Amino acid sequence: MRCTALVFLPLAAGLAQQRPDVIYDEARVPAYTLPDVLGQARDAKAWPARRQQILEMYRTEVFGRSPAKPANQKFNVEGVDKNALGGRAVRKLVTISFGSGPKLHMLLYLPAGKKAAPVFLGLSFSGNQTVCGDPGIPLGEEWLRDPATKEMVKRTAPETSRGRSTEQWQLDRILERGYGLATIYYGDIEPDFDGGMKYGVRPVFFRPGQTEPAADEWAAIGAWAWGLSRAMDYLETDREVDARHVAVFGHSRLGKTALWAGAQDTRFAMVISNESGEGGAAISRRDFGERTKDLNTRFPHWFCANFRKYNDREDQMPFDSHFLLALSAPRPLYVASAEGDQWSDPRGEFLGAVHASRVYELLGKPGIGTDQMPGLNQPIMHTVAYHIRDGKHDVTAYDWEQYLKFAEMHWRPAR
Ligand code: GTR
Repeated sequence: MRCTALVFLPLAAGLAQQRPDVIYDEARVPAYTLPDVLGQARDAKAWPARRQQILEMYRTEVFGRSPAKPANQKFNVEGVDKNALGGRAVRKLVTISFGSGPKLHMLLYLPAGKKAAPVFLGLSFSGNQTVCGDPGIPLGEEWLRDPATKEMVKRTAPETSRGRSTEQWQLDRILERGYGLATIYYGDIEPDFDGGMKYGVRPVFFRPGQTEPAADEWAAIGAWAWGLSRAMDYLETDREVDARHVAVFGHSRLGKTALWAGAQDTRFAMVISNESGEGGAAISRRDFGERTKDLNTRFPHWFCANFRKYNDREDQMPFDSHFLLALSAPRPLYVASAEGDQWSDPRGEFLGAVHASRVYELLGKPGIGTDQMPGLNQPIMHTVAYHIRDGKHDVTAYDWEQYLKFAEMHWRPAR
């Protein structure tokens, strides 16, 4: 049976991440100097121009430029069940399409009996059927590496995958508190492997004759973030969704993606980065855990080609992660870490939030309010929030509990 030997890609991608010389000792972290996030901006009025400069840096140097919303975008709402999950939810299956390009399959749950619910939107590492055990969700597709041929292959996910990520999505808890949840399998937008581009949305937007993106054009993270904006296009049309209260969420590489989606698309009213690490919330100049070169070597398809010039040269970046985080200002921003996830540099993630806070303060919002990292499981929540919990690199019930509290703090309780 060849299929049983197939390896599930995101798990496989998490292996072998440690270089032998990786620094995990605070005392060995070399000194560094951060660039000034405010630049010439001395007051709130000057921020939009500075924001534009920073956005431009990230477009050119890190994630690449993405196209605008396609004119031929269509939404097809199927699989509406007003009585899903034993009457606790409304379930919708929405297909987002643009001509002959790949189709994005969105799963949307809304709490029953609500006029317009605020929604958490996030991409998932596997098909929609993994989010909960609801048998009404069609089995999605997944990409796997065939150990015999070493080729990536696509197959329909097995029945046994239903509800596999229940812990990571905490749907019951989200619904109980009056929020909706929308997810799309990120492989629908572009499968996550070097060479996966040809199966995703990017080639649809190539100019005639173009086969590769230019050095400042979108890579996979840019494509995934673009997909989140297309999901938002749909949410804006759904009258059962409170589109002014949509939080964009993501874990790990998808946390990097959520930050980039929130940076570009201010329709996202809240941005949540769960253990996004290097290339996400963590300060790149800090030589601790993963580095820019690790990203560009192990995942050459994630960032635009220009980003490679910063391999081993983080000190040359005219920006650092606090610039990326500041692009969410003044909207509520949550940065979360896990103690067992040293590869993502929890302290570097915290410092990203600390230094981005200057922009929040400039705009009259409370930033993180301290440069002292809190202890385990002691969240700090202002307009910028941070926690480090015990446990490994993952999304847990604890994480979601904090995100719900954060949403309740900034938006009225949803129930
Ligand atoms: C790791 C990668 C991290 C993080 C993580 C994930 O292998 O080095 O940057 O993105 O994958 O997405 O799980």
